[in-house]
Amino acid sequence: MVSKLEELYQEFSKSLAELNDQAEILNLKAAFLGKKGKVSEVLKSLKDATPEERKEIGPKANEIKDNILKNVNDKLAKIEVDQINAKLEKNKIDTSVFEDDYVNDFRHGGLHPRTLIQQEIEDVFLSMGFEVLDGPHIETEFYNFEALNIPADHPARDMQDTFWFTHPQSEEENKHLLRTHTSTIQVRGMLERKPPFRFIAPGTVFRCERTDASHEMVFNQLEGMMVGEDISIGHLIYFMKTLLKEIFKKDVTVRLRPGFFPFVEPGFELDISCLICNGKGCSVCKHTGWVELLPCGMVHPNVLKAGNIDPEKYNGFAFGLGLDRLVMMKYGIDDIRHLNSGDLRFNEQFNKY
Ligand code: FA5
Repeated sequence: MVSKLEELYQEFSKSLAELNDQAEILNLKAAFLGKKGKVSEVLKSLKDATPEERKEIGPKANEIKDNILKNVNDKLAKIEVDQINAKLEKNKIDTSVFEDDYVNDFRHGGLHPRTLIQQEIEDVFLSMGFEVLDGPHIETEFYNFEALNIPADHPARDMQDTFWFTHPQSEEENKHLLRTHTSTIQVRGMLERKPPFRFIAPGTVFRCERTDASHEMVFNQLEGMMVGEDISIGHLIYFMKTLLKEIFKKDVTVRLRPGFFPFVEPGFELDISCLICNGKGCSVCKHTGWVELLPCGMVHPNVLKAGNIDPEKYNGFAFGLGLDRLVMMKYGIDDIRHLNSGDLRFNEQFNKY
């Protein structure tokens, strides 16, 4: 019986050597060690053996069972390792890619210089009791023009080249457009509150203009409005001065000259002496030495009426700061187009980590 068991073991080893499939190996194991397997069948005749024979056959049978189990498990483990290695070989990870500078670039993101200045201005005005408002980019001509005392055929509509939306009925009364200025938020702000109130409203505006060192088609303004009883030009000048002092943290030369905007009367243009060329003349100031920065004025009575405010009782001031130009003056940026370039070498200069 011992020799029969050894023969079986030889047979098993030969068969196992030929197999490489896990299921087939498990079948082979069952064919030898299963209840009706070959080894079990041989052991059934153990009952006919003498006690001496049993002493010999018992340990031999256990040894062969153990060997079969071990060989099966070893072979299965080897197949698994081979499969993993084959997969790794196929989906090789090229670790040399991590030697690339770009991948090892763990710089932090940072705020855009315009956001930094905008946040500073918001803090200054919040500390003076102003709210910060927002408004939609897509507007109707009511908010962009009509409510601001610019009726349909008013020549002032041509002061700001407008991107209009084509409408199914293009003659429709309230056509849609991309807002050309943040003054739209004056109207929305007035309609939503009762005087006295004061707010600022930063935002992106759109004009169909040729770009140059100080003009973009998509740029940013920051609107301001204060309405109450007995608001004067003195208040307007005080807030303009405070804004410039807080942002520049140094004396800057400004000039105030009359300016025409249908929504203010009187209206002013506040220009800053160009800080790129120190007033000598450059492409930013169009060789005039001055940059138009902060148009402003006393709110026109028609605008107050459009905002449901009684102009007999209340008055106010409004301003429309050119935010990108302020950023240029503050940081000495000689071309507005750098601001929207998305160039990290530019943006990184404004953040300290
Ligand atoms: C206006 O847009 C008025 N809504 C401002 C205003 C508000 C006046 C309230 C009175 C009361 P203006 O078109 O001048 O005005 O634009 C305001 C500022 O935006 C300019 O002084 C300038 O600093 C900036 N600006 C105008 N056009 C551009 C442009 N294409 N690119 C960059 N900045 C511009």
